[in-house]
Amino acid sequence: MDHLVGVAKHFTPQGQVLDLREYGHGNVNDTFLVTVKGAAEPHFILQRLNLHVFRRPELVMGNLRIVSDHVGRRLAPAPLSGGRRFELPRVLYARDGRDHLTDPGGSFWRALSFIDAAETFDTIKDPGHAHEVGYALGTFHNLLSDLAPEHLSDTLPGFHLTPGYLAHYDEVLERQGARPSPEVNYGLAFVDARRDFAPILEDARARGKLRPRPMHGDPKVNNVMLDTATGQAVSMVDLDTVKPGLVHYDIGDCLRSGCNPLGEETGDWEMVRFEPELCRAMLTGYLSLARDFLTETDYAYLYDAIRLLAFELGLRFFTDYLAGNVYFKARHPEHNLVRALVQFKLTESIESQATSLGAIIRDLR
Ligand code: GN1
Ligand code: MG
Repeated sequence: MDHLVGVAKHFTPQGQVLDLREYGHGNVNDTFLVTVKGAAEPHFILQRLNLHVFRRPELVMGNLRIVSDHVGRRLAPAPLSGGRRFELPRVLYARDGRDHLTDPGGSFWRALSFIDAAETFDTIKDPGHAHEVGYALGTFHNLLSDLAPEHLSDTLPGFHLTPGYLAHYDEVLERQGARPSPEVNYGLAFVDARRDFAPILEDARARGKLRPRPMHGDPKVNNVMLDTATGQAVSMVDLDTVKPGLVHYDIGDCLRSGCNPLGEETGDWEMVRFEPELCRAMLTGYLSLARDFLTETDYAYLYDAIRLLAFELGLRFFTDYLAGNVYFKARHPEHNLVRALVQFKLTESIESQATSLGAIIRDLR
Protein backbone atom coordinates (compact mmCIF):
# COMPACT_ATOMS: atom_id res chain seq x y z
CA MET A 1 0.00 0.00 0.00
CA ASP A 2 2.78 2.45 0.90
CA HIS A 3 4.32 1.72 -2.46
CA LEU A 4 1.04 2.54 -4.22
CA VAL A 5 0.67 5.80 -2.31
CA GLY A 6 4.26 6.63 -3.24
CA VAL A 7 3.43 6.06 -6.92
CA ALA A 8 0.24 8.11 -6.62
CA LYS A 9 2.20 11.02 -5.13
CA HIS A 10 4.19 11.35 -8.33
CA PHE A 11 0.98 12.30 -10.11
CA THR A 12 -0.14 14.85 -7.49
CA PRO A 13 2.02 17.94 -7.84
CA GLN A 14 0.06 19.58 -5.05
CA GLY A 15 -2.05 18.00 -2.41
CA GLN A 16 -1.92 15.02 -0.21
CA VAL A 17 -3.11 11.49 -0.96
CA LEU A 18 -6.04 10.83 1.38
CA ASP A 19 -7.22 7.50 0.09
CA LEU A 20 -6.33 4.85 -2.47
CA ARG A 21 -8.53 1.86 -3.25
CA GLU A 22 -8.96 -0.79 -5.92
CA TYR A 23 -11.45 0.28 -8.52
CA GLY A 24 -13.56 -1.59 -11.08
CA HIS A 25 -13.26 -5.21 -12.20
CA GLY A 26 -10.70 -5.12 -15.02
CA ASN A 27 -9.55 -8.51 -16.29
CA VAL A 28 -6.14 -7.26 -17.43
CA ASN A 29 -4.79 -4.06 -15.78
CA ASP A 30 -4.79 -3.06 -12.08
CA THR A 31 -6.88 0.03 -11.41
CA PHE A 32 -7.06 2.27 -8.33
CA LEU A 33 -9.11 5.29 -7.37
CA VAL A 34 -7.04 7.94 -5.62
CA THR A 35 -8.51 10.72 -3.46
CA VAL A 36 -6.44 13.82 -2.98
CA LYS A 37 -6.79 16.78 -0.64
CA GLY A 38 -5.89 20.27 -1.82
CA ALA A 39 -5.86 19.60 -5.59
CA ALA A 40 -8.21 21.06 -8.20
CA GLU A 41 -9.82 17.67 -8.80
CA PRO A 42 -10.38 15.48 -5.73
CA HIS A 43 -10.10 12.11 -7.51
CA PHE A 44 -8.00 10.48 -10.18
CA ILE A 45 -7.48 7.01 -11.62
CA LEU A 46 -4.12 5.29 -11.19
CA GLN A 47 -3.39 2.23 -13.33
CA ARG A 48 -0.66 -0.32 -13.66
CA LEU A 49 -0.66 -1.51 -17.26
CA ASN A 50 -0.27 -5.24 -17.81
CA LEU A 51 2.92 -5.37 -19.85
CA HIS A 52 2.35 -8.99 -20.92
CA VAL A 53 -0.69 -7.74 -22.83
CA PHE A 54 0.36 -4.18 -23.69
CA ARG A 55 3.94 -4.74 -24.82
CA ARG A 56 4.39 -1.21 -26.16
CA PRO A 57 2.81 0.97 -23.45
CA GLU A 58 4.24 4.15 -24.98
CA LEU A 59 2.08 3.48 -28.07
CA VAL A 60 -0.98 3.01 -25.84
CA MET A 61 -0.30 6.42 -24.30
CA GLY A 62 0.19 7.91 -27.77
CA ASN A 63 -3.19 6.63 -28.99
CA LEU A 64 -4.85 7.92 -25.86
CA ARG A 65 -3.46 11.40 -26.46
CA ILE A 66 -4.45 11.44 -30.15
CA VAL A 67 -7.99 10.34 -29.36
CA SER A 68 -8.57 12.71 -26.48
CA ASP A 69 -7.09 15.66 -28.40
CA HIS A 70 -9.25 14.85 -31.41
CA VAL A 71 -12.43 14.50 -29.36
CA GLY A 72 -11.57 17.69 -27.45
CA ARG A 73 -11.22 19.57 -30.77
CA ARG A 74 -14.53 18.20 -32.03
CA LEU A 75 -16.48 18.98 -28.86
CA ALA A 76 -15.11 22.47 -28.12
CA PRO A 77 -17.00 24.27 -30.90
CA ALA A 78 -19.91 21.81 -31.10
CA PRO A 79 -21.02 20.22 -27.82
CA LEU A 80 -23.53 17.36 -28.02
CA SER A 81 -27.13 18.19 -28.75
CA GLY A 82 -29.48 18.65 -25.81
CA GLY A 83 -26.70 20.18 -23.74
CA ARG A 84 -25.37 16.75 -22.74
CA ARG A 85 -21.96 16.64 -21.22
CA PHE A 86 -19.57 14.11 -22.75
CA GLU A 87 -15.87 13.77 -22.07
CA LEU A 88 -13.11 11.21 -22.27
CA PRO A 89 -10.58 10.59 -19.50
CA ARG A 90 -7.52 12.89 -19.82
CA VAL A 91 -3.94 11.80 -19.33
CA LEU A 92 -2.44 13.33 -16.16
CA TYR A 93 1.25 14.06 -16.08
CA ALA A 94 3.72 13.07 -13.39
CA ARG A 95 5.89 15.60 -11.52
CA ASP A 96 8.69 15.12 -14.03
CA GLY A 97 6.33 16.04 -16.89
CA ARG A 98 6.11 12.49 -18.26
CA ASP A 99 2.86 10.67 -18.96
CA HIS A 100 3.87 7.62 -16.93
CA LEU A 101 6.15 6.35 -14.23
CA THR A 102 8.20 3.17 -14.30
CA ASP A 103 8.81 1.91 -10.78
CA PRO A 104 11.95 0.06 -9.67
CA GLY A 105 10.16 -3.28 -10.21
CA GLY A 106 9.56 -2.37 -13.87
CA SER A 107 5.80 -1.71 -13.52
CA PHE A 108 4.32 0.91 -15.84
CA TRP A 109 2.02 3.38 -14.06
CA ARG A 110 -0.13 6.12 -15.50
CA ALA A 111 -2.84 8.42 -14.23
CA LEU A 112 -6.11 9.54 -15.79
CA SER A 113 -8.72 12.09 -14.83
CA PHE A 114 -11.79 10.72 -13.05
CA ILE A 115 -15.19 11.42 -14.59
CA ASP A 116 -17.04 13.16 -11.82
CA ALA A 117 -20.64 12.56 -10.71
CA ALA A 118 -20.91 9.46 -12.87
CA GLU A 119 -21.13 5.71 -12.28
CA THR A 120 -20.89 2.41 -14.12
CA PHE A 121 -22.83 -0.84 -13.85
CA ASP A 122 -21.71 -4.35 -14.71
CA THR A 123 -25.04 -5.31 -16.26
CA ILE A 124 -27.84 -3.45 -18.00
CA LYS A 125 -30.67 -2.37 -15.71
CA ASP A 126 -33.38 -1.64 -18.26
CA PRO A 127 -33.92 -0.57 -21.91
CA GLY A 128 -33.22 3.07 -21.00
CA HIS A 129 -29.76 2.06 -19.77
CA ALA A 130 -29.24 -0.03 -22.92
CA HIS A 131 -30.13 3.00 -25.05
CA GLU A 132 -27.56 5.13 -23.21
CA VAL A 133 -24.81 2.54 -23.64
CA GLY A 134 -25.53 2.39 -27.38
CA TYR A 135 -25.63 6.18 -27.47
CA ALA A 136 -22.19 6.39 -25.84
CA LEU A 137 -20.63 4.05 -28.40
CA GLY A 138 -22.35 5.93 -31.24
CA THR A 139 -21.00 9.21 -29.87
CA PHE A 140 -17.52 7.77 -29.56
CA HIS A 141 -17.53 6.43 -33.14
CA ASN A 142 -19.10 9.59 -34.47
CA LEU A 143 -16.51 11.84 -32.81
CA LEU A 144 -13.72 9.71 -34.30
CA SER A 145 -15.30 9.15 -37.70
CA ASP A 146 -13.15 11.94 -39.17
CA LEU A 147 -9.88 10.67 -37.68
CA ALA A 148 -7.90 8.61 -40.20
CA PRO A 149 -7.20 5.23 -38.55
CA GLU A 150 -3.59 5.37 -39.77
CA HIS A 151 -2.94 8.04 -37.15
CA LEU A 152 -3.37 5.40 -34.47
CA SER A 153 -0.78 2.75 -33.66
CA ASP A 154 -1.53 -0.94 -33.63
CA THR A 155 -0.95 -1.42 -29.92
CA LEU A 156 -2.31 -4.98 -29.81
CA PRO A 157 -1.51 -6.90 -32.99
CA GLY A 158 -4.08 -9.66 -33.47
CA PHE A 159 -6.67 -8.13 -31.13
CA HIS A 160 -10.19 -9.19 -32.28
CA LEU A 161 -8.84 -11.16 -35.22
CA THR A 162 -10.93 -14.27 -34.63
CA PRO A 163 -8.98 -16.56 -37.02
CA GLY A 164 -5.84 -15.78 -34.99
CA TYR A 165 -7.61 -16.72 -31.73
CA LEU A 166 -8.69 -19.99 -33.35
CA ALA A 167 -5.13 -20.74 -34.46
CA HIS A 168 -3.91 -20.03 -30.92
CA TYR A 169 -6.62 -22.32 -29.51
CA ASP A 170 -5.44 -25.13 -31.81
CA GLU A 171 -1.84 -24.61 -30.66
CA VAL A 172 -2.83 -24.75 -27.00
CA LEU A 173 -4.86 -27.93 -27.55
CA GLU A 174 -2.02 -29.52 -29.45
CA ARG A 175 0.51 -28.58 -26.78
CA GLN A 176 -1.45 -29.24 -23.63
CA GLY A 177 -4.54 -31.20 -24.59
CA ALA A 178 -7.72 -30.82 -22.56
CA ARG A 179 -8.75 -32.72 -19.47
CA PRO A 180 -12.18 -34.05 -20.49
CA SER A 181 -15.32 -33.15 -18.54
CA PRO A 182 -18.87 -32.61 -19.78
CA GLU A 183 -18.29 -28.83 -19.85
CA VAL A 184 -14.95 -29.08 -21.65
CA ASN A 185 -16.41 -31.52 -24.20
CA TYR A 186 -19.29 -29.13 -24.82
CA GLY A 187 -16.77 -26.31 -25.39
CA LEU A 188 -14.63 -28.37 -27.77
CA ALA A 189 -17.63 -29.38 -29.88
CA PHE A 190 -18.99 -25.83 -29.75
CA VAL A 191 -15.82 -24.33 -31.20
CA ASP A 192 -15.44 -27.06 -33.81
CA ALA A 193 -18.94 -26.46 -35.15
CA ARG A 194 -18.13 -22.77 -35.78
CA ARG A 195 -14.71 -22.94 -37.41
CA ASP A 196 -15.98 -21.78 -40.78
CA PHE A 197 -17.75 -18.85 -39.24
CA ALA A 198 -14.68 -17.46 -37.43
CA PRO A 199 -13.16 -15.52 -40.39
CA ILE A 200 -16.39 -13.81 -41.44
CA LEU A 201 -15.41 -10.23 -40.56
CA GLU A 202 -11.75 -10.56 -41.48
CA ASP A 203 -12.73 -12.02 -44.88
CA ALA A 204 -15.05 -9.09 -45.43
CA ARG A 205 -12.22 -6.72 -44.56
CA ALA A 206 -9.81 -8.54 -46.92
CA ARG A 207 -12.35 -8.28 -49.74
CA GLY A 208 -12.71 -4.55 -49.13
CA LYS A 209 -16.30 -4.81 -47.91
CA LEU A 210 -15.50 -3.48 -44.45
CA ARG A 211 -12.88 -0.84 -43.88
CA PRO A 212 -10.78 -0.06 -40.82
CA ARG A 213 -11.72 2.86 -38.62
CA PRO A 214 -10.71 3.96 -35.14
CA MET A 215 -12.27 1.53 -32.66
CA HIS A 216 -12.63 1.47 -28.90
CA GLY A 217 -11.84 -2.23 -28.66
CA ASP A 218 -13.60 -2.91 -25.36
CA PRO A 219 -16.97 -1.11 -25.22
CA LYS A 220 -18.56 -3.34 -22.60
CA VAL A 221 -21.35 -2.10 -20.37
CA ASN A 222 -19.12 -1.16 -17.45
CA ASN A 223 -16.91 0.99 -19.65
CA VAL A 224 -19.76 3.46 -20.20
CA MET A 225 -20.22 6.03 -17.44
CA LEU A 226 -23.66 7.42 -16.66
CA ASP A 227 -24.45 10.70 -14.95
CA THR A 228 -25.52 9.84 -11.38
CA ALA A 229 -28.42 12.33 -11.49
CA THR A 230 -29.80 11.99 -15.03
CA GLY A 231 -28.65 8.48 -16.02
CA GLN A 232 -27.37 9.90 -19.31
CA ALA A 233 -24.16 8.48 -20.78
CA VAL A 234 -21.34 10.96 -20.22
CA SER A 235 -18.16 9.04 -21.03
CA MET A 236 -16.58 5.94 -22.54
CA VAL A 237 -13.62 4.90 -20.44
CA ASP A 238 -10.89 2.23 -20.73
CA LEU A 239 -9.24 3.52 -23.89
CA ASP A 240 -6.23 1.20 -23.86
CA THR A 241 -7.56 -0.93 -26.67
CA VAL A 242 -8.24 2.02 -28.99
CA LYS A 243 -6.56 1.28 -32.33
CA PRO A 244 -7.43 0.87 -35.99
CA GLY A 245 -10.04 -1.87 -36.40
CA LEU A 246 -13.60 -2.52 -37.49
CA VAL A 247 -16.51 -0.73 -35.82
CA HIS A 248 -18.19 -4.13 -36.07
CA TYR A 249 -15.95 -5.45 -33.31
CA ASP A 250 -17.19 -2.66 -31.08
CA ILE A 251 -20.84 -3.04 -32.00
CA GLY A 252 -20.72 -6.82 -31.52
CA ASP A 253 -18.84 -6.50 -28.25
CA CYS A 254 -21.18 -3.84 -26.87
CA LEU A 255 -24.24 -5.93 -27.70
CA ARG A 256 -22.86 -9.23 -26.41
CA SER A 257 -22.03 -7.45 -23.18
CA GLY A 258 -25.22 -5.41 -22.83
CA CYS A 259 -27.91 -7.82 -23.98
CA ASN A 260 -26.92 -10.54 -21.52
CA PRO A 261 -28.95 -9.56 -18.43
CA LEU A 262 -27.12 -12.05 -16.19
CA GLY A 263 -23.78 -10.48 -17.10
CA GLU A 264 -20.53 -12.08 -18.17
CA GLU A 265 -19.53 -13.04 -14.64
CA THR A 266 -22.61 -15.10 -13.78
CA GLY A 267 -22.07 -18.65 -12.53
CA ASP A 268 -25.51 -19.55 -13.85
CA TRP A 269 -24.24 -20.12 -17.36
CA GLU A 270 -27.04 -22.49 -18.38
CA MET A 271 -29.56 -19.67 -17.88
CA VAL A 272 -27.78 -17.13 -20.08
CA ARG A 273 -29.76 -15.62 -22.93
CA PHE A 274 -29.53 -12.71 -25.35
CA GLU A 275 -32.38 -10.24 -24.76
CA PRO A 276 -33.76 -8.85 -28.04
CA GLU A 277 -35.52 -5.86 -26.47
CA LEU A 278 -32.25 -4.67 -24.96
CA CYS A 279 -30.66 -5.17 -28.37
CA ARG A 280 -33.33 -2.98 -29.97
CA ALA A 281 -32.84 -0.25 -27.37
CA MET A 282 -29.05 -0.34 -27.61
CA LEU A 283 -29.03 -0.27 -31.40
CA THR A 284 -31.55 2.59 -31.39
CA GLY A 285 -29.19 4.61 -29.20
CA TYR A 286 -26.18 3.64 -31.29
CA LEU A 287 -27.74 4.31 -34.67
CA SER A 288 -29.05 7.72 -33.63
CA LEU A 289 -25.41 8.78 -34.09
CA ALA A 290 -23.97 6.10 -36.34
CA ARG A 291 -26.45 6.37 -39.19
CA ASP A 292 -24.34 9.28 -40.49
CA PHE A 293 -21.31 7.14 -41.24
CA LEU A 294 -22.45 3.49 -41.60
CA THR A 295 -22.67 2.15 -45.16
CA GLU A 296 -25.08 -0.41 -46.65
CA THR A 297 -22.44 -3.13 -46.36
CA ASP A 298 -21.77 -2.18 -42.74
CA TYR A 299 -25.42 -2.97 -41.95
CA ALA A 300 -25.17 -6.29 -43.79
CA TYR A 301 -22.59 -7.53 -41.25
CA LEU A 302 -24.21 -6.33 -38.02
CA TYR A 303 -25.90 -9.62 -37.14
CA ASP A 304 -22.71 -11.57 -37.84
CA ALA A 305 -20.77 -9.12 -35.67
CA ILE A 306 -23.08 -9.73 -32.69
CA ARG A 307 -22.80 -13.50 -33.10
CA LEU A 308 -19.06 -13.44 -33.74
CA LEU A 309 -18.01 -11.30 -30.79
CA ALA A 310 -19.88 -13.49 -28.29
CA PHE A 311 -18.26 -16.56 -29.85
CA GLU A 312 -14.84 -14.91 -29.97
CA LEU A 313 -14.84 -13.91 -26.29
CA GLY A 314 -15.98 -17.44 -25.37
CA LEU A 315 -13.13 -18.84 -27.45
CA ARG A 316 -10.62 -16.50 -25.78
CA PHE A 317 -11.78 -17.47 -22.26
CA PHE A 318 -11.89 -21.18 -23.16
CA THR A 319 -8.38 -21.07 -24.62
CA ASP A 320 -7.10 -19.28 -21.54
CA TYR A 321 -8.68 -21.92 -19.28
CA LEU A 322 -7.02 -24.68 -21.34
CA ALA A 323 -3.70 -22.80 -21.25
CA GLY A 324 -3.81 -22.51 -17.44
CA ASN A 325 -5.21 -18.96 -16.99
CA VAL A 326 -2.26 -17.02 -18.31
CA TYR A 327 -4.04 -14.00 -19.84
CA PHE A 328 -7.25 -13.11 -17.97
CA LYS A 329 -7.07 -12.68 -14.21
CA ALA A 330 -8.98 -15.60 -12.69
CA ARG A 331 -10.30 -15.85 -9.14
CA HIS A 332 -10.39 -19.67 -9.21
CA PRO A 333 -9.06 -22.34 -11.61
CA GLU A 334 -12.41 -22.87 -13.39
CA HIS A 335 -13.22 -19.16 -13.66
CA ASN A 336 -12.27 -18.80 -17.31
CA LEU A 337 -14.11 -22.03 -18.17
CA VAL A 338 -17.33 -20.68 -16.66
CA ARG A 339 -16.80 -17.34 -18.42
CA ALA A 340 -16.40 -19.24 -21.69
CA LEU A 341 -19.60 -21.25 -21.15
CA VAL A 342 -21.48 -17.99 -20.50
CA GLN A 343 -20.39 -16.63 -23.89
CA PHE A 344 -21.11 -19.93 -25.66
CA LYS A 345 -24.66 -20.02 -24.26
CA LEU A 346 -25.07 -16.39 -25.30
CA THR A 347 -23.89 -17.27 -28.83
CA GLU A 348 -26.45 -20.10 -29.00
CA SER A 349 -29.18 -17.73 -27.90
CA ILE A 350 -28.14 -15.21 -30.58
CA GLU A 351 -28.12 -17.96 -33.22
CA SER A 352 -31.58 -19.18 -32.21
CA GLN A 353 -32.91 -15.62 -32.76
CA ALA A 354 -31.15 -14.96 -36.07
CA THR A 355 -34.36 -14.13 -37.93
CA SER A 356 -35.80 -11.77 -35.35
CA LEU A 357 -32.48 -10.00 -34.75
CA GLY A 358 -32.14 -9.54 -38.51
CA ALA A 359 -35.64 -8.00 -38.50
CA ILE A 360 -34.70 -5.59 -35.68
CA ILE A 361 -31.65 -4.44 -37.65
CA ARG A 362 -33.71 -3.95 -40.83
CA ASP A 363 -36.34 -2.04 -38.88
CA LEU A 364 -33.86 0.40 -37.42
CA ARG A 365 -31.71 1.20 -40.40
C1 GN1 B 1 -10.63 -7.63 -20.96
O1 GN1 B 1 -9.42 -5.89 -18.77
P1 GN1 B 1 -10.77 -5.57 -19.25
O2 GN1 B 1 -11.80 -6.15 -18.33
O3 GN1 B 1 -10.96 -4.10 -19.53
C2 GN1 B 1 -10.20 -7.77 -22.42
C3 GN1 B 1 -11.38 -7.53 -23.35
C4 GN1 B 1 -12.53 -8.47 -23.00
C5 GN1 B 1 -12.90 -8.23 -21.54
C6 GN1 B 1 -14.00 -9.17 -21.11
C7 GN1 B 1 -6.96 -6.15 -23.54
O4 GN1 B 1 -10.95 -6.29 -20.70
O5 GN1 B 1 -10.99 -7.79 -24.70
O6 GN1 B 1 -13.65 -8.24 -23.82
O7 GN1 B 1 -11.75 -8.46 -20.69
N1 GN1 B 1 -9.12 -6.81 -22.72
C8 GN1 B 1 -7.99 -7.19 -23.33
O8 GN1 B 1 -14.50 -8.75 -19.90
O9 GN1 B 1 -7.79 -8.35 -23.70
MG1 MG C 1 -10.46 -3.09 -21.24
